[in-house]
This record gives sequence, C-alpha cells and structure tokens, in this order.
Amino acid sequence: MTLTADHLYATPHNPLSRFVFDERVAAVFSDMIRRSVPGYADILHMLSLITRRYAQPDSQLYDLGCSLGAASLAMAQGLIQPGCRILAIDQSSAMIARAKACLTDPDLPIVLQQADISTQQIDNASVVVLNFTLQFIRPEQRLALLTRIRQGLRPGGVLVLSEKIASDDAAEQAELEALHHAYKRANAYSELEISQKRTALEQVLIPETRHTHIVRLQAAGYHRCTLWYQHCQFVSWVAHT
Ligand code: GEK
Repeated sequence: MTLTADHLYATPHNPLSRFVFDERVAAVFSDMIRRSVPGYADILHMLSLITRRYAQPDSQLYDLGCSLGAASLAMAQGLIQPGCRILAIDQSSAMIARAKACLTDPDLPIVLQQADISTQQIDNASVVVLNFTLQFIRPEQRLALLTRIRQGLRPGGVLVLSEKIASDDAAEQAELEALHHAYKRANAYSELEISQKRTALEQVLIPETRHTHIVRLQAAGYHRCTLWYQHCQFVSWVAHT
C-alpha cells in the first residue's frame, strides 16, 4: 500500500468544506488513518486473529466501508477456512479504485465492490467487520444496518464493530480528547491541521457513547458484546449472534 504523506489540512482552507472520501483523501488515506487512529495497526492484526477464530468454511466475510482494503487484507491473512470469500465494500469510487490498484494478487479471496452499505445485502456471513465505518452512517440508519447484518450472519458468526466514541462524562471526554490531540501532535500534525480536520468532520463523523452502542447492538439481536479494545476514544467490540 502506498504511503503518501497527509498534508490535506496543513494550509488554511477558506471556506472549510465538509470532509468527503474523495480522490484527495484516498491518495493519503493510509498515512492519515495511521497517524490519526491510535492502535490502528494493532486492530488490523487482531482482525486477522478474529477471522481465524470465527470464520466458518464456505461462508462469506464482509469488510463494510473498506476504504483501501487494509482490513480485508488482514482478514485474508488470517483466513484458513476453505471456500470463503471476503466482500470489501465502499461507496467511495476513489477508495475502490485505489484499493483495486493495491490488492492485485489474484490469489487473494477479496471481491471489491462500490456500493452503499446502508442497502447492502448480507448473506451466509460468518465474520462482518465495520472498522470505523458505522460512525459515518446517519444515527437514525444505524439500527437497521446492524439488524440486517445480524440477520445475514450464520449462528456462531460475529460482527466486529470499531468506533470512535463520545463520553457522557464531560471530564472524561475532555481528557480523552486532549490525549488524542497529543497523539496527533506526536504524529506531526500541527494545531491548524488538527483543528481544520475536526471542523471538517463535524456532522460527518458522529460518535456515540459506549452505552448507546451496546443498547443498539442488543436491540439488533446481538447477544454478547465483548469490548476487546480501547485506546483513547477508539474502541472495538466483538458482537455475537
Ligand atoms: C479500514 N475500514 O481501513 N457505504 C459504504 N461505505 C461508506 C459509507 C456507506 N454508506 N459511508 C462511509 N463509507 C477502513 C477505514 S474509513 C474510517 C474506514 C475513517 C466509507 C467511506 O467511504 C470510508 O472509506 C470508510 O467508510 C470510513 O479499516 O476514515 O475514519
């Protein structure tokens, strides 16, 4: 995967438009997500191990909001079960075009598709991954999506849900935000870059509390949700059918 440095918000944007997953973002996305999401590489590594543990023979695996396909690649590396394929879906044509250019090994069991996951059919699934994607779906559409995924999962199948969360405790929220900003500064993002990106993401990335996520997962029919990862406001659950 190419690692072009992210300088998208290094100079003042006037006006500052809403964040979109266009060609400019796709071109720097690998660098952007690694410098912005604490533990991203660890989460990818664990997606391999989770896939190895929960994938079922002759089933489908889904990477919903796949961007450049990094999670799909991690899943493929963990996959030892026969007869499986990984459906990697993103609505951004720029992301899918670049993912196709990155994932060229014909032996990879990955099928890349440009589609909106809000209407995506989920069938015969054993592992479904939403790695920092649900936060970009309108909150009122989230329950329907999680329910459709649960209905498409086989018994014993799992959903991996990774999200940036908010806290309902103001002091905790402030501390986690400060720590995340320190993380970004340590990764060579300037104050201008941090603040312009934050403003561009308002109303686009909508974080919710852990409680809201758990209540919704239960309403969608998941029986056990294990929080297996947290670093600052970045969390991941394995949710069981
Ligand atoms: C990774 N999972 O590297 N339908 C399809 N795709 C969507 C939709 C939608 N309705 N809404 C947003 N996306 C990846 C990282 S990034 C997370 C995921 C981030 C896509 C959007 O185009 C983008 O590629 C992705 O979800 C979110 O493990 O940028 O923080």
